[in-house]
Amino acid sequence: MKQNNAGLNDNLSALDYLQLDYLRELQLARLRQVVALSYERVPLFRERMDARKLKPADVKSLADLAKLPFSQKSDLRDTYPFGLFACPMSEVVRLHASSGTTGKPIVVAYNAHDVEVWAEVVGRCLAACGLTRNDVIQVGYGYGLFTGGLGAHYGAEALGATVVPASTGNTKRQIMLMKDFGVTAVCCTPSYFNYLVEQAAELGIDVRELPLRVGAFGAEPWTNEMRKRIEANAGIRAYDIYGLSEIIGPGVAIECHCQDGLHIMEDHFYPEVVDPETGEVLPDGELGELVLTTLTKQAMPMIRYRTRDLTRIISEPCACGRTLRRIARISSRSDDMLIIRGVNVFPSQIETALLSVEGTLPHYNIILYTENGMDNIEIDVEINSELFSDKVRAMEELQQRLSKAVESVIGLRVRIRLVASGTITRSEGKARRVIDRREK
Ligand code: DLL
Repeated sequence: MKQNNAGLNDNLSALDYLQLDYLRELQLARLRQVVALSYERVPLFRERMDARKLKPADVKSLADLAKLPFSQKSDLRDTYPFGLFACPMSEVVRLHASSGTTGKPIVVAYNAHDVEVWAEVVGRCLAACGLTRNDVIQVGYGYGLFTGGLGAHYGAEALGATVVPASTGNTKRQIMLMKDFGVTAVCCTPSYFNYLVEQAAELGIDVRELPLRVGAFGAEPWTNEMRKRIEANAGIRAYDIYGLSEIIGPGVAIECHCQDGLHIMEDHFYPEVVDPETGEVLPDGELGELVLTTLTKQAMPMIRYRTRDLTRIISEPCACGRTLRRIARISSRSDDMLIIRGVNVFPSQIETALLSVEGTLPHYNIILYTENGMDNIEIDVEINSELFSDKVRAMEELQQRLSKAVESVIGLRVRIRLVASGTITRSEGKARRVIDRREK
C-alpha cells in the first residue's frame, strides 16, 4: 500500500459517514475543549467571555455555542500579527497570511497537529469528489502565503495521489505538464481554469481529449452556470471546494458526486448561519451569514468566526450517504453586495444571467459608473469569435437578450458592451470582476 506523509490511509473518508448521535457527541466534546483552550490562552476571547459573565464550563450543549461572543476579521487586524495565537511561537510550524484589500494582512498559525488536520480535511474533500491515490493532481492554486497551494498539496498527498505542484502562472507550461504527466485532476480557481482551457485551445490542445476528469475549484465565488460551461468545455466534473484562511484554508467544505451543496467537515468545523444584521442564529435552511467554529485547531482556534459568506445549511440527508451537513454554494459575500440606486445586486446574479445566454464566454467585467449623478452598471462581456465577426444585427440582438436576461434577474437596466474574445484581463488567482468607477 502506498503510504503517505500525513500517516493517513484508505479510511480517510470513513469520517464522512459517522453516525449522527456520535458525531454530535464528538462535536460537543471538542467544542468544550476548544472553548477552554481559547479562554485560557487568548486574552481577547477571555475578555469577551468575562464581559458576558461566561465561563467555559457554561458550554454544556451544542446549542450553548450561541451564547458565546463572535469573532471577526477586524479582531485579527487589531491583534496583528500574532495576538490570537493560542500557543507559543516555538510550537507554530507554519504561518499563512491573507492580504485582503486594505492595510495589513491577517496572519494565521498552525502547529504540527493543525497541519495534519488540514491535510486530512483536504484529503477527504478530494476523496469526496472521486479522487484516489491513482490520480495525478495538478495544484494550480498559488503556493506561498495564500493557503490554496500548500493546502491542496498536503491534502492530495494525504490522499496518496501524485501531486504536481504547479502553482499559478506559466500557463502554457502548465498545459504541457497536464498533457505529458497524464494529469487527471486540477485544483485551481474556476477563473484560472477557464484561462487554462483557453490557452490549451490556442496551443491546439483540446482539454476534453486529455485524461483530465475532475476539477476542485474554489477560493472565489462561481455559479452553477459557470460549472455547466466548465464541464462542457473541458469534459470534466467540476466540484466546488470552500474554505478560508482564518478557519484553516481550503478543506472546510466540498461537493460530493451529487453536486448538490457542499459537505462541511463538521467533525472539525462547526457551522452556524446567522442573520447578518442581528447576529441571531437562523434555523437550518435559511439564508444568512456563515459562522464557523474550529473544533480541533490548536495554534489559532476560532470561536464563532463571522465569515461574511452568505449561504444556508442543508440538513436533509444527501444521496451520497455522508452524514455531514451541507452548505449551499456560497452565493456571495455580504461585503460584495452592490447597492445601485437602492437595489441590492450580487455579482453572482449577473454571472448567472450572462452565462444563461448562448454565445457568451465566461469572461466579463462589471463596471460601476456615475452618470448624471446616478449610479449605473456597465457589463463588458466577451462573446465567441464567430458571433463577434458576424453581422451587426446579430450582435444587437445578442446585446438585447443579455440586457433583458440581466434586468430580469437584478431588476435594473444595465449597459451591455460586447467585446472580442481575449479582451478582458485573465486572472491566475482570484478574479476581480467588479470595477468601481463611481464618483464618490
Ligand atoms: O480562498 C481558501 C481556499 C483556497 C478555498 C482554495 C478554496 C480553495 P482566503 O484567501 O482566506 O482563503 O479567502 C476566503 O474566499 O471567505 C470566501 O469569500 C471565498 N471563497 C473561498 N472558497 C469559495 C467558494 C481561500 N468555493 C474567502 N465559493 C471566503 C465562494 C469562496 N467563495
